[in-house]
Amino acid sequence: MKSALITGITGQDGAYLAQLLLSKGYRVVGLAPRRSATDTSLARLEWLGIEKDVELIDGDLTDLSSVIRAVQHASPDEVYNLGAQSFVKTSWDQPLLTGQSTGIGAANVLEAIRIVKPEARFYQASTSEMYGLIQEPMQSESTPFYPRSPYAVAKLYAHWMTVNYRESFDMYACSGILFNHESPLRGLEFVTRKVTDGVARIKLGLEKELRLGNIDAKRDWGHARDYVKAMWLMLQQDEADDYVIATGRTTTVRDMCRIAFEAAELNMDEHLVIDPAFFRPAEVEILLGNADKAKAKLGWEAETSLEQMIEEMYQADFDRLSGR
Ligand code: NDP
Ligand code: GDR
Repeated sequence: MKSALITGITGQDGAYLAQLLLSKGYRVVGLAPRRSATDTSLARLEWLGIEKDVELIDGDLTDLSSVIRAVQHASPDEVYNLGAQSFVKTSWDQPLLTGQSTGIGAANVLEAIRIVKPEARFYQASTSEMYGLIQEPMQSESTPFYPRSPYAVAKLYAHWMTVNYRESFDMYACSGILFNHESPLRGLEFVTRKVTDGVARIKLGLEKELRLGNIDAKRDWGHARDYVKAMWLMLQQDEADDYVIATGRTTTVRDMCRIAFEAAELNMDEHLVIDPAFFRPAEVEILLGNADKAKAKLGWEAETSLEQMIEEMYQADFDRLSGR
C-alpha cells in the first residue's frame, strides 16, 4: 500500500486530493494545525464523506520539528505540500506570516524529507500568481516571473527551493504551476465562491446586493477536481519536472459573475455593486495558461468548463442555504 502525506489536507485541494488518493488505495496522512482539527475545519473532508478514512497528524508548516515527525509517522512515498496562507489579499495584511507558512513552510517540508526520507517524491503547490505582471500573452513553464503580492513572492521562494533541491540533492521534487481552480469547496473569500454564495443569497431573499472589487481582472479558471489529478500524475513520471496546469481560456470576473446570475435567472445589473474596499494594492490583471506540456507528457487536460463549474457551485450554495 502506498503512503501519502498531504499538508493543507483540510483545504479545498487537500480534500479532493485525499479523495483521489484514497480511491487509488493509498494510505493518506494529513498534516493539520490544531485549529484545523475542529468540526468546522473538517467540513470539506466531511462533505466528501472521507473524514474517517484519512489520518490527521497535529503539526504546523512553520514548525520544522512537527513536519519532521509527520514525515517519520507517515513514512510517505509521496508528499504533497498544499498548506499555505493562500488568500492573496490577506498577504498584504500579514506578509510575514504568509512568508513563514507559504515560503519557509515549503522549505521545512523539503528539509524534513531530506532528513527523514530523501527518496520520497515531493509536490509543491506553485501558482500562476508568480507570473504577476504579465510578460507574455500566454504563460508557460518558460515565461519569466514577476510576483505582485507578498503571497506570490513567498510562493516564488518555495518554487525555486523545489527546483534547487531537485538539482542539488537529486530529489524527486516537482512544482505544479496551477492557475486558479475552484469548486463548491472553495473558501468563501475567493471571488468565484463569493459570487455563487452571494447570488444564491439574493435568489433566496437573504441579501439584495453583491459587492465586488476589480471586475475587469481576467482569470483562467478550472475545476479543483480536475487539477488534483495533475498533481498525482506529476509524481508518477520517470523524472521530476515542473508543469503549468490551466484551461487555456481567460474570462473577466464580470463575465464569470454573469454566468452565476444567469444560472439563478437574475439580472446582474440590478444587484452588482463595485466596492473599493475589495481592490488590491497591486493587481494581477490577466492570467492565461498554456498547459501544452502537461497534455503532451502527462496526458492531462481540463475536463470541466467554467459554465459547468459555476452552475455546480451555485447549485451547491443554493441547496446549502435553503437547507436541502
Ligand atoms: P486553501 O486555502 O483552501 O487550503 C490551504 C490549507 O493550508 C488549509 O488546510 C490551511 O489550514 C492550511 N494551512 C495554512 N497555514 C498552515 C500552516 N502554517 N501549517 C499547516 N497548514 C496550514 O487552499 P487551496 O486548497 O485552494 O490551495 C492549495 C494550495 O495550492 C495552496 O498552497 C495554494 O496557495 C495553492 N494554489 C491554489 C490555487 C487555487 O486556485 N486554489 C492555484 C495555485 C496554487 P487552515 O484552514 O486551518 O488554515
Ligand atoms: P486570486 O483569487 O487572487 O487570483 O488567487 P481571488 O478569487 O481572490 O481573486 C481573483 C480576482 O478577482 C478579483 N476580485 C475579487 N476577489 C475577491 N477575492 N473578492 C472580491 O470581492 C473581488 N472582486 C474582484 C481580484 O482582485 C482578482 O483579480 C487565487 C488563490 O487561490 C491563490 O492561492 C492562487 O495561487 C491563485 O488563485 C492562482
